[in-house]
Order: sequence, then C-alpha cells, then structure tokens
Amino acid sequence: MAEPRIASIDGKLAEEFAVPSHVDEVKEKMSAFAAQHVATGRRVVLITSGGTKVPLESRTVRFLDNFSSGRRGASSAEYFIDSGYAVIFLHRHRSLYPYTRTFSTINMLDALQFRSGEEASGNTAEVVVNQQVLPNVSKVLKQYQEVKECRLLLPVEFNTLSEYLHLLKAAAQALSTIGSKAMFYLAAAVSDFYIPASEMPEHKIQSSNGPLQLSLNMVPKILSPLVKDWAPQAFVVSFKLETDATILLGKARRALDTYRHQVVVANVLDSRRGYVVVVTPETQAELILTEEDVKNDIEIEERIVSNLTSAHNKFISQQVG
Ligand code: 9Z3
Repeated sequence: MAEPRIASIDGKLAEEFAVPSHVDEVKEKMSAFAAQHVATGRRVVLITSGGTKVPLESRTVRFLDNFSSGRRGASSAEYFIDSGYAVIFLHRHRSLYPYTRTFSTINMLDALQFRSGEEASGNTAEVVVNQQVLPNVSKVLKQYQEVKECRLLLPVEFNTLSEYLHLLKAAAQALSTIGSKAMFYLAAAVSDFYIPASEMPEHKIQSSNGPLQLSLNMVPKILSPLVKDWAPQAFVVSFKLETDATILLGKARRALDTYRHQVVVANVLDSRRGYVVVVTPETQAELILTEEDVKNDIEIEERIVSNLTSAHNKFISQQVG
C-alpha cells in the first residue's frame, strides 16, 4: 500500500535527519531557475556530486566519509551545459567544481606574478597569470564567464548526509513542475549508513571508554519516493558503484527493476575514469576510452552525457506523442 510507505519516508526524513534551515529558500531558487530556463526552451539537469559526511556526534568531532572527489559531477556539468542544458549542481562543499576543477591541484600563488617592474608598488601592483602554470586558463575563463552571464549553473552546496537528503527532496519537488524536461543525474556517492539523531551522543565520544562499537542504521532509499512521488515525470539516471566487477551489471539491473527509473550508469571504482556501462531496461551500452582518447584528453563524461541527452530527447518525445 502506497500511503504508509510515502508517509514513512517523509516522516523518517523529518524525524531522523536535521532539516537545513535554508531548504525552503533553496527550493524557491531552484523552481525559479527551472521555470526561467524552460521558458526559453532549455532542459534542466539536477546533478548530485561528491561524497557525504556522516557525523558520529551531534557536536561533530568525528565523521564517516567516502572517496568521491566530485570529478564525475563537475565535468558532466560542463558537458551538459555545452549540450544546451541549464544545470543545478547539488554538490558536496569543497568537492570538485565545474571549470575550476582542472586547476584544483595547482597552488594559485604559483600561477601569479607581478607585472615586470611593479613589485615595488606594493598592494596596488598589477598581477598577471602565468599561463604555463595554468594551461588553457583563457579558454576556461571564457567558458566560465559565458555560463555565469547566461546563469546556466545554479550551485547548491551540502556537507552532511542530512543536508543532501533534504536538498535532493526539495530539488525533486521544485523540478516536478517542468515534468519530463527535467533530468536527475545522481552521481554523488551517498552513504548507505548513518546514526539517527536520537541515538547520537551530543559530545565527543571518549576514547577512555575503550574500543568503539558503532551500530549504523540504513539510509532510506531516496530514489524510491523521487521516482514515484516527488518528480514522477522526470528522466532519472542513477549510478551504481561496485569494486567487484562480476556483480555490477546484476546490481544495476536490479536497481532498474526495483525503482523503475530510466537509466543506471554502472561503474567500478578503479576503472571509473575510462569505462562505464549505461544500462536501461531494454539496452546496455559500454562506453570505453581508448589510449588514443586519453592522449587526446577526451573524458568519459563527454560520452556519458552524449548518450544520456539523446536518451532524454527520445524520452521527452515519447511523453508528448
Ligand atoms: C558513482 O558511481 C560515481 O560515478 C562516482 C564518481 C562516485 C564513482 P568521483 O566523484 O567518482 O568522480 O571521484 N556514484 C554513485 C555511487 C553510489 O553510491 N551509488 C549507490 C550504489 O552504488 C546508489 S545511489 O549503491
């Protein structure tokens, strides 16, 4: 029976995961962003990106985290924008960000120098960029400024699992108004386990109490209400990550059967930059980067986004027809 299940996920979210104070404000921003872009003929993709932090104490000293760098989400955002989409980028604070991501390992001060002869003028000295340290910076800056000018990227940050869950729900409800023109691209690596607020100690766990044993609850499967209740007309893409390649495709298919959404992008931790499988109820497409592709700086996200934007087109035309 549908009713108690919906009530239980919504109820659980409200009871066990602290609601961020700005959630309504963010929801309004997302609604306005979607309406504005759909009015000019664009589609809108909600990208989730990065890992989540699961606190062990309410005045948090320690937390559980995961490996995700946010690169998949950040680079995909750029390719979606290139393909004509407006992007809501729901990302983990300080994970990789579209456009700046390519410079994330560079110390900014190594890339700057005084214009010759200006060191003496102190605070007002003109500073220039050394383009050998920041390769392609002009090209990237141009793209970034165009995106900013046209307001094609709406960044929304989360840090904890609770923030992620509530903001994703708000996003799904905000995007429900644009129906099948919305795509959800759920690339964030979200914790499956958490400690509910009611069981969390307030203060720092004391090591003087001896070895620590944790009992973690299961995080509710948010994909279920997202697909069924919050944004039922949207095109939904989830990601499946495994470390054991032999179970990957079975698990991807099972996710499609369970949640009845449109696509699972399946990947294995170690090979995720060069190989994914795009799985739908009817098809299975391997996307692979060759050595030549890698030499030419081709990124797998370009292929993933190209595959999904075509599938989304088809999906929209089927809804209309
Ligand atoms: C992914 O599988 C992403 O492709 C990665 C990208 C997180 C591996 P990076 O951020 O890595 O570029 O370093 N995301 C989803 C992972 C996930 O937790 N999926 C759940 C699962 O596999 C389902 S929602 O059970």
